[in-house]
Amino acid sequence: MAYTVPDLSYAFDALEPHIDARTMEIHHDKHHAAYVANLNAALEGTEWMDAPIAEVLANLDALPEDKRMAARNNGGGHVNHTLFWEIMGPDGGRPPSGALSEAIRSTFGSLDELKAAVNDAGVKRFGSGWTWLVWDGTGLAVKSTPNQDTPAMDGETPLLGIDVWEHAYYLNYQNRRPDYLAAWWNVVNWDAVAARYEAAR
Ligand code: MN3
Repeated sequence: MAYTVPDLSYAFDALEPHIDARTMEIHHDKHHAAYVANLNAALEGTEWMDAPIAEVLANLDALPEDKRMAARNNGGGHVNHTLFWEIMGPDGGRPPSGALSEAIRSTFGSLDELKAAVNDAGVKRFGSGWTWLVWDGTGLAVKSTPNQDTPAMDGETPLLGIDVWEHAYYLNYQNRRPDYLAAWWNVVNWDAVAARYEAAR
């Protein structure tokens, strides 16, 4: 079965004023859809076309060489955006609770220090990419990746990721990536992040 773009569980305008409806619509219906279409085209006719996308990304070296870069960029784009939609929501911004909250405090000092580290990694990511909170196998860590690379390529489990490609924020924030990153925390769905943390550790 070909890969498909998952439906959003909220309306395009549900994240306003922090992320505007037009940006969400283009981002989901055009950008994510293009990654999925290109991924399907790249894997068409190979033994990988029905594989879970995580398996494809973990075995890029096993793909035909002429498919590898397309699978990496578009497969990464598919998994990264699927996560991105899930960890945002209209009732976002409430602080995390429970084990994740404690892990954040013990690792980073406070929630504000975690946010500062994620934002800093996102601002410093030159060009297009993502900034992440990951489970690295033993604890929490912050990192960024270029293009559509996913931390899963490094054996890490992404818990929270913010898209810092210009298409994620340009209509509303133009060149002000730091303002977008600061506002993004108003739409984070910590319950979804906590669920990923529980599954990963
Ligand atoms: Mn994007």
